[in-house]
Amino acid sequence: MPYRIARSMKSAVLLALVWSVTLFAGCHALDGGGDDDPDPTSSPTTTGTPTTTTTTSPSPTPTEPPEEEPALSAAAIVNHTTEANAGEELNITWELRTTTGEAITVDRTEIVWSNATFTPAQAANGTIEGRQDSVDAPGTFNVTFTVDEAGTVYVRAHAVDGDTEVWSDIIEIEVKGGGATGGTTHIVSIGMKVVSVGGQTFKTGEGQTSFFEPQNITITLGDSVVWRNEDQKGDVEHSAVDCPDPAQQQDACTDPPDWRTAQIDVGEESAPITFTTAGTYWYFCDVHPGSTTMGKPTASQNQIKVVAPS
Ligand SMILES: [Cu+2]
Repeated sequence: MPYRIARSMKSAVLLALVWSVTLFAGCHALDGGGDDDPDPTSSPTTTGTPTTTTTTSPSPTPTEPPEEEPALSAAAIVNHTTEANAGEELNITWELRTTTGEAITVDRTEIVWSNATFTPAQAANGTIEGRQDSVDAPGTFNVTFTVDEAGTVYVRAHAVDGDTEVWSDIIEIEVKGGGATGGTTHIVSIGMKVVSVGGQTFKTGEGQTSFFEPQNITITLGDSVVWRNEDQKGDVEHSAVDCPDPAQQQDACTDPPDWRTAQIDVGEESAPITFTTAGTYWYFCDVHPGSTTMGKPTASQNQIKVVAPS
């Protein structure tokens, strides 16, 4: 009998021990490895909760910057023509830069210009030059183009990479002269005139005096010339015709002309001839091709010198 009691007590103790261990293990699992966990190093694997690091507290010592992906950061015009004549080449050099300086491939870059000041939003209306796709950045790019009309030209460099769009500052280029509508119109008188000096009558356009007055003129690129027939000798038509190389002429200019007026009646003016290329031009009257002063341009006579604006 005592043996049986002892044996049953032993079973009860054993049962209680197993029960308490089981209970403890259950609680341990439920409480998520709480603060009373004797081994903190084991908690991350048992709990699965995020481990906080020391980055939330301010640190007096400089820390390593986070790893950064290189991205398109800027466009900059680094060299450009500042002044040109209409029709002359403008040259623009620009750079693309990245946030880290590391190389990436950028979707596209280009130069955009306009005759009016523009904002990036308006630049879609500008003229695109030198567009290149899939370019390396950082990198340097160049484009040459011409603008035919005089005025201030506003230029920006532009680049797009995915959702990133960058614009350079605006630079200005002064384009001078040129253009059929620009410039000054000069009037040259054609024909013999009768003048009275000191009671005596003289005829101009004879001998050493040109039929064209002024005899030679200097004009600015983009200017025009109109010839007016002011002949006082009678009803005589005249003209003004380009003579490309006066040095080669004997009695009259026979080179094919680059330009010519129609024949001009007395009292009438020619249509304007506009000069858009700098240089020296000679002309004559092909109604009177043998005339010394009208039909034979020389190096010093019947000359139009076209110069770039100063
Ligand atoms: Cu003539």
